[in-house]
Amino acid sequence: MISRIDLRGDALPEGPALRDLLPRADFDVQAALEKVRPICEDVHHRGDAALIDFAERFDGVRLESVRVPAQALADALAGLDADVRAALEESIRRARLVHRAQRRTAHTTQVVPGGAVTEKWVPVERVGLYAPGGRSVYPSSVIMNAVPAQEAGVESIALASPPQAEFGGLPHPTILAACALLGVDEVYAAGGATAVAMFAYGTESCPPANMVTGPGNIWVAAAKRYFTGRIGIDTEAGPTEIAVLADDTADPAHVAADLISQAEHDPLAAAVLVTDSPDLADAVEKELEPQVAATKHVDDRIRPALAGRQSAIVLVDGVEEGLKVVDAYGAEHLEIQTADATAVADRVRNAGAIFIGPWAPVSLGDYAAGSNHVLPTGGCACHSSGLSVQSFLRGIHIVDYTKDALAEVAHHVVTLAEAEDLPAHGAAVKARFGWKVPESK
Ligand code: HSO
Ligand code: ZN
Repeated sequence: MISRIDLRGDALPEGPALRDLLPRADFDVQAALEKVRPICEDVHHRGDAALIDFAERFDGVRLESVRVPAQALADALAGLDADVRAALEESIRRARLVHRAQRRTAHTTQVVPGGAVTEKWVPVERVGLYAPGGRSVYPSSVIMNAVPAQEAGVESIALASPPQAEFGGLPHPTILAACALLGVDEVYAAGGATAVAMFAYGTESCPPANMVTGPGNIWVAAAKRYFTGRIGIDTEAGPTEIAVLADDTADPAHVAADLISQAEHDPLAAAVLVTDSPDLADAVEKELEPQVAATKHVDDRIRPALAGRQSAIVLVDGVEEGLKVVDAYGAEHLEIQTADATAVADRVRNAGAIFIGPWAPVSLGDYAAGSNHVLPTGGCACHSSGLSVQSFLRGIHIVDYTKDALAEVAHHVVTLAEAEDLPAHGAAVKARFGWKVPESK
């Protein structure tokens, strides 16, 4: 069901050469870009009318309005199962604890007497969150997007999710109920690239947003890429990934369960076990069969995900080599199930989130650890972080110098301006001192 890659024996290659040996799905966002362009431009030109036409074409339902009425949110909350409500509330509570601690305060550096630079943090004004529909109706993702935006102090938060024909063209009721629990009351029935275009350009019913975040399929990723530069985005979410770095102290039943848990998302999801123990590799493989057979989304997602070229068991000579492999891979989620897992985790450089030891499965982080589950995929963990309060803040430098402080450094400014052949830059300083460069002290 899952292939093996044997990297034992020879020394591991470095950097990109090692990455090339590791499994990864093809996720060609660039190719999808050409297809989303006309859709986005139609939303630009025809606004709500285009959104309504696309909903009919893609979601099979004719909408009366794109904006979800307040009553529909209240009804969804009233109809929410009590246990689901309790779980969502606990998830929100824990996420708030973690994200509130990420808030930043202004900091002033006194560079010289009379010369200071303050960095102040200002939230993005208006954010559009996207919550997928169809195969992935994840109220937990509404939490993971809304909580950091709220804790960052974003004033205007709107959410879009695809209209569902079976719910009369409203987004899925658990998505609406999650919005109601979070106090997000501006909600739109719009899906995929059309939702991103709605937020980027604005329509009659939806004012434009400065930033769009949230997971989605390849069309959402392509639309985000199309609008990059015009609006801010979080990272382009690709299919979900789990890597487990394990030695012979790991429990094969747990490892298998965790690999399956993320394979459950998508036939393109990746499940990678990196181990120095051939016995563990065999035991995990043995565990996979009955566990897969006993679960739900077997043939449409889990089997193709585990059998796909993006998943594998990678054999290495030791935990040291395993660390090199997981760093080269840069997993969205990385579990460390080794002896002294804390020390091993400490040495990992590239991962979206790290889960330490036997009691921190990825699904805990998906729902209720307090950590965020919107994380970089496709190896982007080597340059990007998961969603956080910081994602919704802009740091602005405030420069405050007195006349004396400017005079003290003026000759350096003028020198550099001349070195760059930009004499007018230097002149802007000289003009303040009778067109002369002040004497350096
Ligand atoms: N594992 C997914 C998030 C998710 N899991 C939502 C369950 N629901 C990407 O981190
Ligand atoms: Zn998940």
